[in-house]
This record gives sequence, structure tokens and C-alpha cells, in this order.
Amino acid sequence: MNERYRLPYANFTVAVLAFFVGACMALMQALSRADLPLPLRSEQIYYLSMTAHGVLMALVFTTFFIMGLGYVFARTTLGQDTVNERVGWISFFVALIGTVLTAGAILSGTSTVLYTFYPPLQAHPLFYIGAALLVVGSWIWCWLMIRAYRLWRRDHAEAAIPLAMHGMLTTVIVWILATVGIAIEVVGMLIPWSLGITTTIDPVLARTFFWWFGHPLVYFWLLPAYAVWYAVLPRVAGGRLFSDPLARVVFVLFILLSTPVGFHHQFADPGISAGWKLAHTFATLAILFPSLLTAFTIIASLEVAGRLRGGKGLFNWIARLPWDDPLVSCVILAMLTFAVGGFGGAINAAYAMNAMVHNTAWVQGHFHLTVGTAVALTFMGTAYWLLPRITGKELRLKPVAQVQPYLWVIGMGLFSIVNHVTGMMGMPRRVYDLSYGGSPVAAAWAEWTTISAVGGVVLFVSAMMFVLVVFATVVWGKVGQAPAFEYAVPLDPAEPRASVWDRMGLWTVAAAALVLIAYLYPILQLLSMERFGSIGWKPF
Ligand code: HAS
Ligand code: CU1
Repeated sequence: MNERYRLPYANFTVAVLAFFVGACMALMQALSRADLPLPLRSEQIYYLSMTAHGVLMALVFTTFFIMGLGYVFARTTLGQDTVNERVGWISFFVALIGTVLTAGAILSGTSTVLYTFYPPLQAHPLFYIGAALLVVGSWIWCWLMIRAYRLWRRDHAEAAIPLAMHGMLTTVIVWILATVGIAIEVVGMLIPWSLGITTTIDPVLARTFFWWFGHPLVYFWLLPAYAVWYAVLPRVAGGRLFSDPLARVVFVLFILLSTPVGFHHQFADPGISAGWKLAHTFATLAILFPSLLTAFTIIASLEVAGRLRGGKGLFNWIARLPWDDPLVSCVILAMLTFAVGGFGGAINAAYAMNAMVHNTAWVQGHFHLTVGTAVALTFMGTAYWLLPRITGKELRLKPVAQVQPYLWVIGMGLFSIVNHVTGMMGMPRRVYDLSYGGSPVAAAWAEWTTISAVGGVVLFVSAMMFVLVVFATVVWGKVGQAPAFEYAVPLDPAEPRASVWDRMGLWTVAAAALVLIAYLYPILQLLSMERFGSIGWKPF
């Protein structure tokens, strides 16, 4: 193991462990969908498991993976000494302690509040304190990333930021702007309420702060994946990045537009005026644009790769792509899935159509295509690419790694498409009782859910294949020469000097102003109405 990668390696280890436990929870939930008489099956266990699955997959796996990737990008593009190792370990342990506290609170059965922890559902104080520590750990990581950039900038006053790091800095900025909302909710509202210092809580206000954080959270997941698509994929595929400036424009658009869109999760909430909901709708439609640009640029880059590898004609280049490379297949399959998930996102965002899908199984279908595949499958591919580079060991069980992404997409197709269908039939999300109290409407979706259960089992098999490859490589991998970290080169030689798209400070200030415009007035409006509080509610 190369000393330099010990810190990212520790972060990746926690990420993979969280993924492993989260996947086991998911299997139980999927089988529950088939209404099988499983041992231990009960409402309480179902919701406990779903809380653990959501928190471990969406919050722990992603955050630790992204922190690890940030260290790798910083060290390999800005210079080895730009990351302060000691502070990195502090960040790691703070986040780890937070994870252990939150996971412990969930597993003790006292905190069955699902990953959105909406009040008045109330968790044990340690659930919230743990979540806060996970965020504090990530803030320390943010500080390290910014510090690394500034150290590099001192010696490279005029240079353009290396693209992988440009994407990572965007992630950091989006995360800082987003977590202000969750910090206000958790520290200002949930912790005092769970400790009994305050007796009631204002659910709509809490949800507003939650979604201030919750939407940009999805781009905190997506942007590191995009950084891999732009800065790594074209290289591994044997091609060039189609356009370097377009990539930078995309990242900057995410800084600006990620946060002022949260009300698209609250179209059905009272107390927020229709005008503000519409304003957030427009901003949401605008944020489809950088993903459409990404679709264009990455497909064009892949075409360059296919043609450089001898592809001719309109489509033959696709067959020439190195489909046997697990990073390449993971990312292309992730992209194909994201095209469907993103289309669904546009439907969610349409103010009127949202009423058809809100709180139905459609929504879980949507986010398993986006975070559950576009992001998670990209991260799995990235792990296959990273492991030999940071451990110096050859990837073991390569054929398993080659098949695993296809199984993931088949499983996800069965699972998520069915969720979209049953959602349209009116099946609510987060239901344990499939008969829905004997409702005749529920009879229509009963058979469909069995298909989604089969999808869940296929996904579980694929997840275990991923964990197996990682485990086998780490334990039995043959030590050899670690391949170098090489990043994509643009088709047109990149402009070596920094451009306006590298002015991170400027874009952060502009984005902060947009966040204030989007939230200050509606929050003041909420506060000026007569407020009612709710006491805490624990279903189990
Ligand atoms: Fe979403 C709900 C709107 C993207 C995650 N979303 C959720 C929830 C999650 C989530 C977790 O407006 C549930 C929250 C909860 O528990 O309540 N979402 C959007 C929109 C987008 C979007 C407009 N979502 C994401 C991403 C996520 C994510 C990314 C995670 C990573 N979402 C919503 C809305 C709701 C919502 C409402 C609330 C619903 C409700 O009522 O509760 C956009 O960012 C999507 C843009 C994407 C595209 C696709 C571009 C395509 C690309 C690939 C092309 C490549 C190809 C491959 C075809 C426009 C980049 C070619 C291959 C070759 C070989 C050549
Ligand atoms: Cu959203």
C-alpha cells in the first residue's frame, strides 16, 4: 500500500462496508415486496431496515466515497503535499463516530424515521447528533479541499484548475451551501426537540430547511460522478474529452443552480406560496440544462474514442468502445440509466404533473435510477479503476467485475421501472402492507411488486459481486506496479490559463446570493404566519 493513499483507502473502506450492510438490508425489503413469510418480518423491522438502508447507502456510502475520491484527485492533480494528512484523519474519525452513533441509534430500534427524518417522527438524540458529526467530518474535508486548492494556486497563479479538481471543488461549494440548511434544522430544531429542551416542532419549517439541503445533496452525489465521466472516462475509453470549457460551464451552472430549487419537493406542502413554488420550478427546469450538456459532451467524447479505435459509420464506433473495461461499462450503463431517470426528474419537476407522482412508488423508482445507478454504478466502476492504482494490486476476479454492472442494470430495470408503473397506479411509497388494508386498488399492483422483488434479488447478487471483487483484490491481489493516474486530454488543447469558469470565489458569492433570494423571503413569510408545533411521534 502506497503511504500516500492510506487516508483515501480508509474512507473507501468505510464506504464499501456501509454499502455491504445497506445492500443486505435492501434484500430483506425487496423480498418483503413479494409478501413472503420471512423470518422476523414485521412492520417494525421493515421500517427499521429501510431507515438503515437509506442512511447507509445515500448518506454514508456516498459521503465517504466522495471524500476518498477528493483526496485522490487533490493529490494526483494538485500535488502530494497539498492535503494535510493529520487533519484528514480528524475528518475521517469525526465522520466515522457520527456514522456509528447514527447507525447504533437506528439498530437499537429507537430511531425509525427513514433517511429524510421528517418531524414529527422523532428519533433518539444520538441519531441527530451522529448525523451532525458526519456533516462536521465532511466540513473538515471541505476545508482540506479548499486549502489544497489555495496552496496549489500560490504557485500556479495563472493556471486553469485541473478538470478533475474543478469538478471536486464544485462539489465542495455545493455541499457547503447545502449543509447550511441541514445545520439549521438539526442543530436549531431537531436536537433541542429530541432532548426535550423544546416540546414542539414546526414540521413545515423543518421540511423547508431539510429540502434546502436535500436537493443539492443529490448534486453532491452526482458531481463527483460527473468529474469521473469528464476527467477519467474519455481516457480509459481510449479517446479525448470533446470540450474542456463545456465541462467547466457545466460545473459552474451546478454551483449556481443546485440550491434554489428545493420547493420542488414541497409542492404539496401548505404555507409556501404558489409563486415561490413556481420560481423553484423554473430554476429546476434550468438545472436540467447542464445535464443535457453533459449528455452531449460525454457521448461526443465516447464517439471520439470509438473512432480512434477504428470505428466507422454512424454507429459502429459504439461497438469499438472497450466494453470489457469495468469502468467503461459501469459508466456507460450508468449514463443510459440516467437518461431515463433524468427524464423522470423533469416530470417530477413539472408543477402540475408532480401531483400524479408525489409520494408514490414512482419517486423511489426515480431515485434508484439516479443516485442508485447513475451515481452508485459510477462509483463502483471508479472503485475498479482506483483500487489497483492506490493499492498497487491487480484487480482480482476481473470477469466478475465485467458482468456485475450488467446485472446491476437488469436488476435496476426490473425494480425501478416497476416502481414507476405501480406509482402511476397509485401505489404509495414506503408501504409495508402490500394489500394496503385490503384496498381493491392495491390488488392491481400486487403482481407487479413481485417483479420488483425479483429485481431486488438480482441487485443484491450484483452488489455482492462488487464487494467480492473489492475484497478479493485487497486480500489476494498480486502486488505489482501500480498503474499511473492519468486523466483525459481534451480534443482541442486546453487553454492553460484560468478563465472566468475557474473563478470559484465569484461563483460562490453569486450562488449564495441566489440561495438568499430563493429562501429568505419564503421563510420570513412562513414565520410571519401563526405557527403551530407538533409533539414528537414514535411509531414503534
Ligand atoms: Fe431527483 C426526487 C427532480 C436528478 C435524487 N430525486 C428525488 C429523490 C431523490 C432524488 C433521492 O422536481 C427523492 C427524495 C425523497 O426521498 O423524497 N431530479 C429532479 C430533476 C433532476 C433530478 C429535475 N434526482 C436527480 C439526481 C439524483 C436525484 C441526479 C441523485 C443523484 N427529483 C426531482 C423532483 C423530486 C425528486 C421534483 C421530488 C419528487 C416528489 O414529488 O417527491 C435532474 O437533475 C435530472 C437531469 C438529468 C438529465 C439526463 C441527462 C442524461 C445523461 C446521460 C445521457 C447518456 C446516454 C448514454 C444516453 C436531463 C447525462 C449514451 C451511450 C452511448 C454508448 C453513446
Ligand atoms: Cu430535488
